[in-house]
Amino acid sequence: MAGQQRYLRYIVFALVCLVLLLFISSSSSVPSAQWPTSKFKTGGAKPSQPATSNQDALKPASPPTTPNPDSKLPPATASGERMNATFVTLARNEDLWEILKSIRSVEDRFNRKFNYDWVFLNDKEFNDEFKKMTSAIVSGKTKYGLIPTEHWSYPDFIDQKRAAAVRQEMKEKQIIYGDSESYRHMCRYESGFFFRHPLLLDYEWYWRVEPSVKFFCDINYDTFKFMAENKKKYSFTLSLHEYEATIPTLWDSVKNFTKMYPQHIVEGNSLKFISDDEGKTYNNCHFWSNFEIGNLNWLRSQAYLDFFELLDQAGGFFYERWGDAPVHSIAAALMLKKEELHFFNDIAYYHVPFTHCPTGEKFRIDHKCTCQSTDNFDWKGYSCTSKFYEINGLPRPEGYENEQD
Ligand SMILES: Nc1nc2c(ncn2[C@@H]2O[C@H](COP(=O)(O)OP(=O)(O)OP(=O)(O)O)[C@@H](O)[C@H]2O)c(=O)[nH]1
Ligand SMILES: *[C@@H]1O[C@H](CO)[C@@H](O)[C@H](O)[C@H]1NC(C)=O
Ligand SMILES: *[C@@H]1O[C@H](CO)[C@@H](O)[C@H](O)[C@H]1NC(C)=O
Ligand SMILES: [Mg+2]
Repeated sequence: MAGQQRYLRYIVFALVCLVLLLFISSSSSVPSAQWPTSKFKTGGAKPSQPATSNQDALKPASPPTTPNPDSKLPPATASGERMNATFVTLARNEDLWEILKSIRSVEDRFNRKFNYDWVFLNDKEFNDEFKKMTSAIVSGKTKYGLIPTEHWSYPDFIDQKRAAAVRQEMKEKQIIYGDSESYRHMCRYESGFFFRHPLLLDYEWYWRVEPSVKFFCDINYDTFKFMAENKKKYSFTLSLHEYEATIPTLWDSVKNFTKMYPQHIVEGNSLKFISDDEGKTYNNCHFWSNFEIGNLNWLRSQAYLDFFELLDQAGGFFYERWGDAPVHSIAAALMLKKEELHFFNDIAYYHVPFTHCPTGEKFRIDHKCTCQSTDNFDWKGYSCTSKFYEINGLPRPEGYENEQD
C-alpha cells in the first residue's frame, strides 16, 4: 500500500514539473519566435523595374510585433516615379573592398530610399567575387561592363616613345601619377568614353562614385529629379585649383577649340570661373570630378564630342597628364549656361584629402550629418567654390568666416 502511494506521488510530481516546464518555455519563446523575419524577406526583394513605384514591396506580410509609434519617421522607400538614371563606377577588381565602403555610404544616405541602378566599368573582366559582393549591397540593379580596347589604349596618332619619355621626366619631377600609364588611360576614358559605353546608352543621368569616398549627411530627395526639374546639366560638391605641371598646354588647346568651333561656346556661360582675364589664361579652377551628377546626353552632344576629339588629337592625355576633372570642368564652363551648373551644397562628401561639409549647424543636425564644419574645404584658399559663389552672385552662408584657413 505504502509503495503504491509513493509511486503515485512520483507521478503527480512529474506532471507538475512538466506543466511548469511547458509554461516557462512557451511564455519565453513567444516574442523571439515572432521577430519579424517574414517582413525582411518581402521588404528586401529587389524591385524588378527601377521606374515603378515601390509601394507593394513595402507592405509587410504580417503586422510587426513592435510597431514604431513615431509617425514622423519617413517611409523606408521614397514613393513616386524614378528618373532614367544610374550610378557609375570605374574600378579594378582589387578596388572591391574600398568601393564597397563607398556604396554602403551612398546606400545608407540616399539610394536605399530610391533604388537606382549601378553600372560598373573595368578595362578587365570583373571577377565573380566583385560581382557577388557589390550586387549584394546595391539596392537597384547592378550591371558590369568591359571597356572596349579602342577606348583604353593608345590612338595611332600618339608617339608612344615620346609618351614614355614624358612619364620618365614626370617621375623625376615627382609629379603625382606622373609616371603612370594606367592613370592616363583612366583620365582619357573618363574624359571621352564612359558615357558612350553600351551600358550607359540606356540612361540619361549619371552619378559618379569612386572607391573610398564618404557621404556625411542624409539626402532625402531625388537628386536626379532635382537636376531635371531645375534644368541642370552638371554638378559638383568640391572645386579646387589644378596642379599646373599636369596641364601646361591644355589652355592652348582650349583656345584652339574656341577658334575652330565658336558655335559651341554658349552665351551666359561660366568663363569667369575658369579664367580671370577673359580667357587669356586658365586660372586652374575645376570641379572635382570624382563626384559628379550630370546629364549623359550633354556629354554625348556634338559640342562635347568635338571638344574631346580636339583635345585628344592634341595628345595632352599622354604627352602631359591631363585629368578628366579640368576637361569636364572647362567644357561645362564654356558650353553650358551658368544656370545649368549646380553646386550640391547639401551633399556632404569626402574624397582624400578634401571634405565638403555644409556650413551651418542647423542643416547638419536636421540631416543627421557626421562631418565637422572645421574640415569644410569650401572657404579655404585652395578651393574655387568662393569664386563660383562670386560669379553667380550667391551670398555666402552665415558662419563661413570660421571655416577659412
Ligand atoms: N578599371 C580601372 N579603373 C581604374 C584604373 N585606375 C583608376 N581606376 C578607377 O578610376 C577612378 C579614379 O582613379 P583614382 O585612383 O581614384 O584616382 P584619383 O581619384 O585621382 O586619385 P586617388 O587619390 O588615388 O583616389 C577610380 O574609380 C578608380 O577605381 C585602372 O587602371 N583600371
Ligand atoms: C533613357 O535615356 C536614354 C538616353 O537618352 C534613352 O535612350 C532611353 O530610351 C531612355 N529610357 C527610358 C526608359 O526612358
Ligand atoms: C593649336 O592649333 C594650331 C594650328 O592648328 C597647332 O599648330 C597647335 O599645335 C595647336 N595647339 C595645341 C596646344 O593643341
Ligand atoms: Mg579617387
